[in-house]
Amino acid sequence: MSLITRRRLITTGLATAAGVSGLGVAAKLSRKYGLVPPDCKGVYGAGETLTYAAQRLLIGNAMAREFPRSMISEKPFANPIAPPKEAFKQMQARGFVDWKLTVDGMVEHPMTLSLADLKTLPVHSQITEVSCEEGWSYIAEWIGTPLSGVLNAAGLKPGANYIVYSSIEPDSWDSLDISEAMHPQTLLAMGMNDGDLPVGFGGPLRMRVPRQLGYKNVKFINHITATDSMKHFGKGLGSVNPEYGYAWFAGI
Ligand SMILES: Nc1nc2c(c(=O)[nH]1)N[C@H]1C(S)=C(S)[C@@H](COP(=O)(O)O)O[C@H]1N2
Ligand SMILES: [Mo]
Repeated sequence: MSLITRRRLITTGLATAAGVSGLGVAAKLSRKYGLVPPDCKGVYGAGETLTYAAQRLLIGNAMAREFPRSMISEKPFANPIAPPKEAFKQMQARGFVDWKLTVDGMVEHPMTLSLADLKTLPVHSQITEVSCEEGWSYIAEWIGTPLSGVLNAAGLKPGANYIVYSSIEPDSWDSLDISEAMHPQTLLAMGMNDGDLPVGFGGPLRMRVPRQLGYKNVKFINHITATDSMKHFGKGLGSVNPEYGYAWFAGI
C-alpha cells in the first residue's frame, strides 16, 4: 500500500474511531491528547500531525517485526558516512575505551557512561530491519541495552516529553517521544550480528529504533538529553530531517 493511501486510511480511521467526521476534529483530538509532533507548523491541514496521531493511537506499543536468523541479510548496505575525524580515529585505535555517553537535561541524575558501563546493563538482541527513506533495507541482528533502562537509571523529571540524541557528527541528531524512547525494542546498540557494531554501521554506539525509518537510527551517539520541548533544539522541528521535508515521526 502506498504511503499516501495508508495515510488516508489511518487518517480516516482516526476520525471514524473518534465517531466524528472531518479532519479538523481529528486534529483537535490530536492536540488534546498531546499528539502534535514538533515538526507540525500549525494543526489544520498538517498531514504530519494526523499521521503521527493516527499511528500513535493505532500502533500503541506494538512491536516492530522480528525475523528468524535465517533472514539476516548477507550483505547489509551501510549508508556512507562522513570520513571520521582524527579524534574519532584515535578513539577507535584505543578500542573506544574512552567513548563517553552523556545523559543530561531533565533527569534527576545526570550521568556519563562508558561502553563498559553500558555493557553491565541488561542485554537485548533483536533481528529487525533497517529501512532507508530512499527505498532500500536490510535485516540484521542488533545487540545492545534498552534505552529505557538508562532513562530509568537517570530518572526522567516530570514534564520531560522528548529524548534528544546526538552524535559526533554535528548535524546527525534526532529525537523521540517518551513512548518510543521507553519502547522495549529501542536500543542503545553496541553489537551487530554477533560482533561489535562496525564503524560503518554506527559503532561503537548507535540508536536503534526499529519501529521508525533509518534516519532516526543515528550513528556514533555520545549525548542524550531529556527535554520538555523541541523548541530549544536546532530549528525546533525535532531533527534536521523535517527541514528537508521528511517527517519527524517516521513510523514504518
Ligand atoms: N551519524 C549518522 N547517522 C546516520 C546517518 C548519517 O549520515 N550519519 N544516516 C542515517 C540514514 S539516512 C539511514 S537510512 C541509516 C542507514 O543505516 P545503515 O548505514 O546501517 O544502512 O543511518 C542513519 N544514521
Ligand atoms: Mo536514510
